[in-house]
Amino acid sequence: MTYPIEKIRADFPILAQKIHNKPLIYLDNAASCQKPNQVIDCLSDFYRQDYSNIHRGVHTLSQRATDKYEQARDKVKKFINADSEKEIIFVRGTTEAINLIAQTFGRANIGKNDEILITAMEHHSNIVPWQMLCQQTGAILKVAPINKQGELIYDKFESLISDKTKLVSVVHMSNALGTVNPVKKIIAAAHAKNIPVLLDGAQAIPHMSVDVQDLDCDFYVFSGHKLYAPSGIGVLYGKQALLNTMPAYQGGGDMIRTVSFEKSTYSTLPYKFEAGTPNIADTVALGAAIDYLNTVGMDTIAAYEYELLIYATAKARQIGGLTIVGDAAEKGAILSFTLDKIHPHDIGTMLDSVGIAIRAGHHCAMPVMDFFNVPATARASFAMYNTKAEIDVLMEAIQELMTVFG
Ligand code: C6P
Repeated sequence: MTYPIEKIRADFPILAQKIHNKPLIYLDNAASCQKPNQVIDCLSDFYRQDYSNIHRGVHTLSQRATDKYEQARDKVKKFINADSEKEIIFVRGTTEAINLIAQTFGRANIGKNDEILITAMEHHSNIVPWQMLCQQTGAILKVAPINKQGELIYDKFESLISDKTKLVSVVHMSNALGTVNPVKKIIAAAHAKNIPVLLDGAQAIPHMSVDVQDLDCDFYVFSGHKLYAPSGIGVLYGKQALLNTMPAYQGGGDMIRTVSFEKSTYSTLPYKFEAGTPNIADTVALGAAIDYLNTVGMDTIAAYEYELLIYATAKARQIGGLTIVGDAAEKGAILSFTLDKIHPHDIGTMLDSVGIAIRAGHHCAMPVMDFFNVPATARASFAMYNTKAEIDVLMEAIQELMTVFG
């Protein structure tokens, strides 16, 4: 079957515009991707017809809104093949999910001189919450190194797993390099020593099918806005047995069973971790984004985006003075690069002037920039709606930059 690219592009109204009189080429999808009509319409229909607070009212709208919110949970559960909807906690995004785990699982299970093992390619969201926990508890953050291709040095990683390791927390796919980590191997090695594993799935989830039971990860976290859904909604998956042992995170409405001034008791999963009125409409729209992705199929999307990556990489290699940052054998649809004599921010500004949106900066992964000894990179990141023709325009624009300024 041919990939329905025309139909897909028509579903994303924002793509049809011009920027500086040139057709928009949106290649900043790793930062946040665009939304299809199906998600936009779901959001506006929900506010027009069904909106109310949830889990509280007996009136029709409240029941309708509650049903749609819980249906979204069921869609997420099926999308990542969780065992139960109790394992799906709605949060603001990846960042909040990791902070939640650090402050609940971490505070309860990780003490002085215990170790948390991460990798050198983590996003700040999978570094700073652990540093905060270490400051609070006296635990130690261990960092497994990467090589010049941007791959985890697996043997070094394994040798850092010790009797003191209480959690392994690694990125599934790096936002700065595109590297896809050997997560099954990592999980098996950690589980052999009874250590739970958290996967930061922020970048992986829009690019591949994720099956948390097959992976056997203990936690999997991601953000809706990188999955064609609105910002402000994300998911924390955790194995039920583990979530049950964890203390509550925030206290407030909806997470309690009983409250008196002497003592409060807490609700069961997943509500124990969802204090206060949640982001109702965006959760429902996350469900619509998942429906949309399912109509195309994650495996189909993965194969298409891989073709884009291979195509872009081959073209980039032909440009003199362009260095690809992150050349792992296992990679997702991200191309980070530098150009001789042109600062990445200037690349970003100059590409914008011809309608091309990329990200330039440290990508919230400063240690990765330090490792490669660059202040920043330019990053083109591809989504299900990008085309080879767009990559041609990008590469021609980069070649032009090199001719004029390089
Ligand atoms: N990376 C990027 O341009 P939030 O902001 O909570 O939705 O996601 C944080 C996050 C965590 N882990 C990884 C691997 C990520 O890529 C991100 C977000 C964006 O690369 C914004 S910095």
